[in-house]
Amino acid sequence: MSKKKSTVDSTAVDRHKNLRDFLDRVEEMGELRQLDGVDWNLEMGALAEMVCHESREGKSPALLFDKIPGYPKGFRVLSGATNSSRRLAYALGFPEPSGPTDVVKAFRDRMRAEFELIPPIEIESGPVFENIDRDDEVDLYKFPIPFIHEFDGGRYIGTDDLVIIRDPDSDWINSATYRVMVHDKNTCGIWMSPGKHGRIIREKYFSKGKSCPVAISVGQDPLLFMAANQEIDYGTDELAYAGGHRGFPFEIVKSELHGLPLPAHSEIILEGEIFGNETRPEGPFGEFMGYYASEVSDEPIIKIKRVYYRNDPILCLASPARPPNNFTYSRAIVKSAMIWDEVEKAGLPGVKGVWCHEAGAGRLFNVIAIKQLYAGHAKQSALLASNCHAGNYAGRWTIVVDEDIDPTSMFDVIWAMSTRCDPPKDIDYIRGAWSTPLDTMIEGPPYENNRAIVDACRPWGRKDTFPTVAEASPKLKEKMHQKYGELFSAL
Ligand SMILES: Cc1cc2nc3c(=O)[nH]c(=O)nc-3n(C[C@H](O)[C@H](O)[C@H](O)COP(=O)(O)O)c2cc1C
Ligand SMILES: [Mn+2]
Repeated sequence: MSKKKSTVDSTAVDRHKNLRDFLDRVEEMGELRQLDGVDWNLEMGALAEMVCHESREGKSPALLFDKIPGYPKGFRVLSGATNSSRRLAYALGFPEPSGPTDVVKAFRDRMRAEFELIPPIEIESGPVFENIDRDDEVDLYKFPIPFIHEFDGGRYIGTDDLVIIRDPDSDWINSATYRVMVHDKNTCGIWMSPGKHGRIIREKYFSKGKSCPVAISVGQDPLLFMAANQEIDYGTDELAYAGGHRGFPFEIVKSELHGLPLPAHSEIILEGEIFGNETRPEGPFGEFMGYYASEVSDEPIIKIKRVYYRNDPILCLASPARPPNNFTYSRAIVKSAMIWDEVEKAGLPGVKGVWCHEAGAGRLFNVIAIKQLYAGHAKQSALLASNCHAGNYAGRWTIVVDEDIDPTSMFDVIWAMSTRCDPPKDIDYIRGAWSTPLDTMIEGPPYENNRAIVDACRPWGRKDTFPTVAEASPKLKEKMHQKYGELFSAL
């Protein structure tokens, strides 16, 4: 990592340079709603959820809350920054999309063709150092931390966040989204699911009787959140991954206590240590499958000793809850593209599309469309899609369909499952797969789940004799469109 005084040359690309830049663009698009006077206590959480439930897929605006009762004007909260095709495409530097599939394809094309990690570069100082609270000055309640769902166990400062820790055995920095609850003015609780990189790393410190140094960014560039909440490969630096997608590096400053890399343009970052031998009750919390899934549990605490924040800081809010919610649309797009890319890198040919449905929280109901090329191709597709790293955690259903089925259309998928699938033969189970205590269908440890793979393709052996689809041919349709266009434009 080179140490530079100047900021990076980002003038060559018309891309956002930080969250505030990004929000200006979202406002220009007409996809930002600013709301004054909304209460941190349940109101922000309810609105974040309800705009997703009460709008069509991917049509919910980003919400920016200001003048939050009890807090100074300018101390803001943001919900759903990239949760639409257009906002996500802009964040990723893709052309204006006509729908989610354009963004999935552009992402997968980038991964296949030109993607490279761009490591962060260190600078001497950055906006995140505009204010620093140290030791006794730390008071997390100075920020309008939301109480998100009615039965949560507390206020969650970390939901759209980056928990930044260093692997003690290497230089690897892992940045990941884990929920962070506030216990008191300088103590938090954190919940990490077994198998997550942060948890694996944290245990290395704990097993040596040490606390785990941590920095937690709770308001930042949406590409950082995108990298932090997706399953990126073990050993990969999410800051470099996000940089690769932005096309120029993220700038970092070193934290005062532990020398951890802090995104220099983050809005608010907490620093401290996680203690393995000191726990407090954490949760419950409304979670991504749509339930208060795990009970209250004793979890390690974090002692916060530094808070770095910009003037008029923006806290970012992601609200897991019954889907759709304020990150599931962007999750669906990115995860679909990552699975597509990973199965191809594992050697799978003929992939025509992937879609991780929002109703499955972008994880639990995934469809892969292929042009069948050989006997066994469909099974290989299902197994890879459900077990590549991007598709593995907490899956439930993987459906394989032929290339004439649009994987984003539940209508098409249900039709394929209804007419090209022989359940006893075409449904297999994978047992003992990677899941989480948040999985509603698991009653206790060891948190492994079972999942189904469904072959809803025309049976290979009968592919060429399978009944012809009864639908007007493309040629006939085109002719009718030309002749009776008015009829269709009115539909
Ligand atoms: C809003 C949101 C909250 C999340 N909270 C948690 C959490 O509390 N614990 C957890 O283990 N994973 C959580 N995740 C999922 C992880 O961020 C995701 O699995 C990520 O890949 C973990 O990073 P890692 O692969 O570096 O461990 C959350 C994801 C989102 C979008
Ligand atoms: Mn990771």
